[in-house]
Amino acid sequence: MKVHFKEVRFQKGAFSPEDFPVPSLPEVAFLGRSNVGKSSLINAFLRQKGVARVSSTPGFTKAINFFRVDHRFFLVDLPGYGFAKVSPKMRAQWKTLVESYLSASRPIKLLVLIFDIRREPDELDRALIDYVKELGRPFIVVLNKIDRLKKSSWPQARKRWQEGLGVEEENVFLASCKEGKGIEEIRKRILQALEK
Ligand SMILES: Nc1nc2c(ncn2[C@@H]2O[C@H](COP(=O)(O)OP(=O)(O)OP(=O)(O)O)[C@@H](O)[C@H]2O)c(=O)[nH]1
Ligand SMILES: [Mg+2]
Repeated sequence: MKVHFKEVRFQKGAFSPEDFPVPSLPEVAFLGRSNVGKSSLINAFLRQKGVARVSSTPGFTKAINFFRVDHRFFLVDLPGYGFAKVSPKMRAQWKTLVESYLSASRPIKLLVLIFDIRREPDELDRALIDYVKELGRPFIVVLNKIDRLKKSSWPQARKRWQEGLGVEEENVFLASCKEGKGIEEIRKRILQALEK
């Protein structure tokens, strides 16, 4: 697949399942806690700044944002989960929206699950992995913000996440969206999934 993208178009921000675009092109979706760098990874993947909005305020992306890349595929920026400051009602709305996207009969070729490498995997993270496995959606795990850790502690952190989440080694990627590290490998894997 050609790796240069000509046109990236913001197609839609969906606040409810009725707003989802009619399934057509293959989709790759980015999912993770608020503030882990979902939007940053989308921009890094596209090698374009400011396509997906990056924010330092956790919980910024509230809608499911669909970006159409040429006439090839959609990148889907899912709103972040797990932020403490929202009401139970909002959390329930998030769950309904994201779950209906993931479980709908959409042509999702790959889910990119992003975590902050500095954290410890917890119950919420494991529940997400179990849910995605249950759905049978193909996924990779991206451990982002490696620039915030000493290089010498990367292998240990990687192992901690791999074991904590119960995922295969080959599906775990280390990244720094800030410094552009690890992006190429992730890019390749995403493009590979889109070709299938
Ligand atoms: N140090 C460091 N900061 C990063 C990295 N990736 C993203 N950030 C920063 O983390 C913050 C959140 O990034 P976003 O891309 O907006 O995160 P998000 O997951 O889309 O956040 P929500 O849409 O709120 O869920 C921003 O301040 C980014 O600049 C990284 O690899 N290293
Ligand atoms: Mg975002």
